[in-house]
Amino acid sequence: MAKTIIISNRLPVQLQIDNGSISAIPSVGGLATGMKSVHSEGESLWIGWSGLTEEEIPEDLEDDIDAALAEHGSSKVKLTAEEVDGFYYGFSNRTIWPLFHYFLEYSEFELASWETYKAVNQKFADAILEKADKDDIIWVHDYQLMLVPRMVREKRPETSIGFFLHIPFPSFEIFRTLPWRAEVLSGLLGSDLIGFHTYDYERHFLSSIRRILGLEVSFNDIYLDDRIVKVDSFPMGIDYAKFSEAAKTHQSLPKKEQSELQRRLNKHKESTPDAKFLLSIDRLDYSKGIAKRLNAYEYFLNKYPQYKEKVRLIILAVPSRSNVPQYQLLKKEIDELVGRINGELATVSWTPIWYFYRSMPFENLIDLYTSCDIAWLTPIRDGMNLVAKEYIATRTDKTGVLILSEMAGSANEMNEALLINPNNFEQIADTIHRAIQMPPKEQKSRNDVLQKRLERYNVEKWANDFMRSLTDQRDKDPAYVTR
Ligand code: ADQ
Repeated sequence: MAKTIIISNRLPVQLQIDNGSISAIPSVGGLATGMKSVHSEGESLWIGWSGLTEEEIPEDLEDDIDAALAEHGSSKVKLTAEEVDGFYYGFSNRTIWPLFHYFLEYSEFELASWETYKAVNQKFADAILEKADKDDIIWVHDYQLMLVPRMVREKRPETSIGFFLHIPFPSFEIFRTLPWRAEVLSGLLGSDLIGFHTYDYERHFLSSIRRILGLEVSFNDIYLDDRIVKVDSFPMGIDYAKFSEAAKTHQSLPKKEQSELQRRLNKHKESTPDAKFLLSIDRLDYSKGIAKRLNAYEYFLNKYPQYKEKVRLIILAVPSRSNVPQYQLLKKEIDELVGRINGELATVSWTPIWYFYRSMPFENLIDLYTSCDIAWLTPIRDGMNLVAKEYIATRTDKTGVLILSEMAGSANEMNEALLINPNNFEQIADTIHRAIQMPPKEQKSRNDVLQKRLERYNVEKWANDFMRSLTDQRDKDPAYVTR
């Protein structure tokens, strides 16, 4: 039976070796979270990097590691520490990530890391070629692997290959600054179908295709000599049932089974019943606008001093890419901002910001989503932003207000949220005030529409739509039909 091969930089589990014993921990992050439910159904194999470098894997444990990964339907690509450095921390996260999120000043263009990126993409392509059978469908994910489709196509011209980009595709004026822009586009064109979260990213991509490669584009089809590549937008959904069911179960838990975090949240709610919790959850990344959000929060408290001692901002930041200098600087900046704002504004009974720098178990995420009155997400750029969708899915009584940056891909589908420009502090302060004052009836009517939409267009539907479009494309391809 034909299988789907999913390829991404990281596997759905991360390996840890402790005193010779191997454990597999679920990966955090939008891609891992979203694709997990697709991967657990049907026949599929997930190929990716295990999270451990070759140097960290003792030779005698290799077979056990492969067996542990096989239990999770996964197979690893082996990378040396030097490769991880050049490919992941280098080209992926110091060139492409900042460039595609419009942080041009952070983008580094180094030939050595580009060379490593190419070599590592070839390793991923070779791993696919080794595992893929003739009729298998290949689904490549994200910006770390943009050359893989072409590399696989060269060896297996008839294979059905899809690619999905989880981050924004920038405008031509930004993308053209990349020295290897033509190679990247040509790598992606190895696919039969290229998917983006939004129509805007799709248009930006097609504009670069026309202007950099000079190819003919009609609607969302790109004409190559021997094939047509289709480009389309597929806004990624969440596993809606998982979040809403978890929230229902969570709310029916007897007090003694509640988490420590939940008890602490309850205690504060009981002591100040009219107080409001604002929540923000992100990976610690400059694209998420965390530092700006902290400054905006201070601005809000100064503009509306009546909310001092009445609101608390809970910031949960997941450690991310801490080997990249910009992330280290950002961590320092946030630590200092939280310290300064708390130091200046706190009273004996009130700490304005609760800051957690860690990954949290799923149960604690649910504690936070269900206990906070307002979710406040202010990315400066974000491909989609699944946290916004997860928050809405957990609001079982339909109360709660989502304040969302219009720069997040998810803002396109979440018009009933309060949309803000993350650079406009005046607007943000007024919007928080409006959210605090919003009558429950209005909250419920907004969330009702959002929930219905998120439930309908969930992650399973997203994956099925992508796969259906990919197989349609293959069936139209003359090379495939006459094979
Ligand atoms: P991310 O940048 O990682 O994803 P996001 O879409 O918000 O951003 O997903 C984060 C995921 O991590 C969520 O599912 C959330 O529940 C989980 N998470 C966040 N903080 C956590 C914590 N402290 N502990 C445990 N889990 C935590 C990239 C792109 C996004 C795009 C996704 C999917 O940058 O724009 O939405 O891929 O395509």
